[in-house]
Amino acid sequence: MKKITLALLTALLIAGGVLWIWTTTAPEALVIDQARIRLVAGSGPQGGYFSLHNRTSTAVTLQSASSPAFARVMLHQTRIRDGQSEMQSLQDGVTVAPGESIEFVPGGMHLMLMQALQPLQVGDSVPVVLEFAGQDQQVQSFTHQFVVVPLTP
Ligand SMILES: [Cu+2]
Repeated sequence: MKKITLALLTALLIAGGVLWIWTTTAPEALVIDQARIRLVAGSGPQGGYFSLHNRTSTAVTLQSASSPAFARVMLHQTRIRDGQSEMQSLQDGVTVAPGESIEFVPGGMHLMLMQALQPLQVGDSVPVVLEFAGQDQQVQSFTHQFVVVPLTP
């Protein structure tokens, strides 16, 4: 019994060690949280929102996004011009300085997810691929799960 317990403990420690190594290598340094899609009824575009924390030592640029669940994903910015709300494409992406965070929020920057390939439901988890370029212009892709939430909480 004691042997089994020790073996289990060792296994847990190793698992913990692996997790620790995993979270201290490259991808960990870009942290995405509160990733969500606010469900809009019908077949129109959906808005995707999240927070992005750049915990690396260099600036990174979010260049583009895609999802296997949508025909197309665009980076957008909502602005008020002449009292009218309008959306602009973020052609150059969004650059985040080291140590800084950005928020994609309703009424601000957002992912515009076009043409869901299957109907979405509240509670669904949707993979979204975010493509980042670092200082060396090398592009890295991260897939993050976005949770489908009601339009009004
Ligand atoms: Cu938009």
